[in-house]
Amino acid sequence: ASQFGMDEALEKLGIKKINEGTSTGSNNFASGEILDSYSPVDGKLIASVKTSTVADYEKVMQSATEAFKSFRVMPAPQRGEIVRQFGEKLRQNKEALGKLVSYEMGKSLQEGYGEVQEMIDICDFAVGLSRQLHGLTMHSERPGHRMYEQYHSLGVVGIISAFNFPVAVWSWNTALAWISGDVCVWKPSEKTPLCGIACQNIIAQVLKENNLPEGISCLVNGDYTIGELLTKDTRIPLISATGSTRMGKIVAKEVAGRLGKSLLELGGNNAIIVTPDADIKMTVIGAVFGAVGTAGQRCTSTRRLIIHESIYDKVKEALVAAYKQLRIGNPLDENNHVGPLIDVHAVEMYANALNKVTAEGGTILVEGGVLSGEGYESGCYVKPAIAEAKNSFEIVQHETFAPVLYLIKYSGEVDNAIELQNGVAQGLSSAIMTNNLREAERFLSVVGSDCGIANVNIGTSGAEIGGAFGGEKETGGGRESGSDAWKIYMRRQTNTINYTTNLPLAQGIKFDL
Ligand code: UN1
Repeated sequence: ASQFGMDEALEKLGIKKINEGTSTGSNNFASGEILDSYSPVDGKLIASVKTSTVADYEKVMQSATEAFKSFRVMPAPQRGEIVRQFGEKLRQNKEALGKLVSYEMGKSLQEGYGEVQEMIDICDFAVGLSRQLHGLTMHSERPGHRMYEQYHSLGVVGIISAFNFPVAVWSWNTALAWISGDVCVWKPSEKTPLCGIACQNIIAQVLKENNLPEGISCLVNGDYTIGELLTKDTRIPLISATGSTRMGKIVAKEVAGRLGKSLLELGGNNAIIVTPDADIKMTVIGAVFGAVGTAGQRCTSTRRLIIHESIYDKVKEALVAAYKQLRIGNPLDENNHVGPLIDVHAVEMYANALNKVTAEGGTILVEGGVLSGEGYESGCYVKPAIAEAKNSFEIVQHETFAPVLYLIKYSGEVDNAIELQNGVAQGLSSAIMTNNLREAERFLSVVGSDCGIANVNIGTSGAEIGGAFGGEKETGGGRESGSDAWKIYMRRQTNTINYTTNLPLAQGIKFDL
């Protein structure tokens, strides 16, 4: 990794051998066990972090709740200015942070930079939004009365994020939470704790330069037990959690049990429908990037291709040819398309999926396998695979976080394809490749895709930050990022003001004393 300038990147981001908290030293509540971070790129120890104990967590929560008291009264556009400065710092650190993301998580360097770009984009979005936290004004049914609504800051937002987008998901939440006047406590994935330290270092500098308390942005490292402290904590009105459906069900139950709000971004099982009118070249680019980008570890990764029988063989041949071109190897080397999976456990899940699809009667079209030898010492590099399958296979119904693509044939009308596409428990992203207006509109209509994201002539992954991001069914129903996703980070208050000397009751009720 040193040949790619990783040492300089780590130094720039303030990553030490053992990291306790932030480089500014003002929020070091990490006195627990040491958590080592090994790179899936070369299997080497990058650095270590200290986890937070229950007592540390208590200190974090005290600093967060204290910081909220002052932050909520800062005018929203001024909070936007803090987020603007944060976006500037991210621009300055884009190269270093992108490299760390690539090295600690394993995605290609281009995708590492892309992830940091998403952070910058959401900051820009949030800065503008900080002057647009609008409520409505309504007409009162009573004379001399005014009615309107306003949005107030909510409080401490708990963020639980996954390894696959180790920095961007945090920023989608924090940028909106901060302009809303909320403070954040973040538990990053224990597979990518250094990305957490790096982000915390960047925001800590911004807060320090503005004489603001670091409690506005808190970091707690550790395993699921730290996550449990967050979900059970009645001082946290909103938990935003990204990860597996299994995790989301536990979080949802816990948070609902105390009537807190949760924003869930869980598994996807995303399909591209390829109709007889599809542009094959575009289909192949969209499908291959969707299936092998981030080594198939995006919640938006393309898992299923639902192809019309009339063009099935043509698409199949084009895909098999494209997969032959894929270069698998060190993701820091920009010549490679596909990096490693996150760890050997993920490799096992990948291998299991391939065994299962053949056991259920599927046919392997592009052989998978674990790579070994020079450059593959970490044991995390696998070959992207393609299998012909049925939508009803148990394994196809399941989200495997790996580069395994299932080809499914449909015949007849586009409705048959839509039925297959919707015939899974998850509902995150979906796409149709077609030049047929009727098919495209049908797919986008109420009887079309049941997902939170539905694209035409675009793949399933790589959503822009300007739209609301999230999905239905087992994906959890949450919406983050653009559009009006900010509303969940604030509490809405309806206000009615009487400026007369009478007190007429609503609904015409008479109550004379
Ligand atoms: C995720 O995989 O958790 O749409 C998020 C995309 C990215 C975000 C993915 N913008 O693929």
